[in-house]
Amino acid sequence: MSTNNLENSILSAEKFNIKGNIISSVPFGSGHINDTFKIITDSDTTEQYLLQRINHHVFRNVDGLMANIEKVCNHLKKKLAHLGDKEVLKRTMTLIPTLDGKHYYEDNNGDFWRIFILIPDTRSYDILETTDQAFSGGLAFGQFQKQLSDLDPTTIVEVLPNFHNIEFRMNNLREAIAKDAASRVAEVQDLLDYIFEREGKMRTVLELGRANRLPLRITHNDTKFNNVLLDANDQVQCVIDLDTVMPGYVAYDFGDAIRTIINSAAEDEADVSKIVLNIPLFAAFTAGYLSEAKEFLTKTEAESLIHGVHLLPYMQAVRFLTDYIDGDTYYKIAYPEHNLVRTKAQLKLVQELEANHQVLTDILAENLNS
Ligand code: GN1
Ligand code: MG
Repeated sequence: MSTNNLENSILSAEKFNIKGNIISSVPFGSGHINDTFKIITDSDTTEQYLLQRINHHVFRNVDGLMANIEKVCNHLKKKLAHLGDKEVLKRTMTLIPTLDGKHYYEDNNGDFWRIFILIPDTRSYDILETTDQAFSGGLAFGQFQKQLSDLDPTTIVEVLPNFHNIEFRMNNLREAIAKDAASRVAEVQDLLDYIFEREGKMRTVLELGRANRLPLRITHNDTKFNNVLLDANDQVQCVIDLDTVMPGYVAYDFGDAIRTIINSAAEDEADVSKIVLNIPLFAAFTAGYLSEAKEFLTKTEAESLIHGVHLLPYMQAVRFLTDYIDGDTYYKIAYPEHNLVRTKAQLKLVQELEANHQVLTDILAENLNS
């Protein structure tokens, strides 16, 4: 992170209604899209802040994005109001307004900034360690969907249309191949063959949706395990990263969570032999999720969950590979082959999930029937 960026972050943070004087700004978290900073102040209050520069090349409708976040946070706060103000601040994200009362600040470079209260004494994990953590993750996303189940999905802007639409993602991949902007297609032909072989069977959720057999709900759409904050005892504290909250199908959230929960290695592990499934973590996440979601899922939604499990790592591979072929224009990368390594890691997961299809289906059935 350049000094210039840090200076800009401090200048931007000063536009917000925060307590105390800013001492410093420190890069924070592992997001692939936005830039995040922790803002340290001299305030003697316990309040700390998280500043983000919104990637407006990805999120072009910043007003729509921020309106969604505000609406979702307000709804969650109402649901939790019985716990008292202090607890509500720990269990939901809270936006700090600018000095002139807006939810974001646009600087002279045309960059957009926002500040949330940083929730204290919490941690998130890129890779899970225990089944208790997995159960908490399931509970967190099950509760999240349940709490939003009475918010009208048509009031939420689809900020990234077709986000989890596999047909759209395959079209993007085909366009990238046709352009071959970075002359990388020949090098990845074996990966493309593997992807196209599976294209038909990855359309199940999309087609159930098109046949009106799945209700459109408000979903999170980025249910990586590191988007759940846990407390010191690994109990759920708060679901974070609300940028992609949009109308969607529950199978997408379930599958995207399993993508990180079940993987014994990092999303970008270069040694694919390390990528194996941790089935007890799958079972624990499923138990946590269904303890909340069973009461509102339809029969077809429950049956769609396993299709989401196969689909989301596959779709993530398609997205990483599209970006690699395009010459790395979307995701932040740490080294030139990063998107290729990420693609291979996701495809290894696809392969492992296929090999374990029956075991996973049986665990889902046991939890649904108990
Ligand atoms: C991006 O920035 P981050 O890490 O929250 C991406 C997700 C991917 C994820 C892969 C808007 O999320 O869809 O699943 O990377 N977000 C967007 O790690 O594209
Ligand atoms: Mg995200």
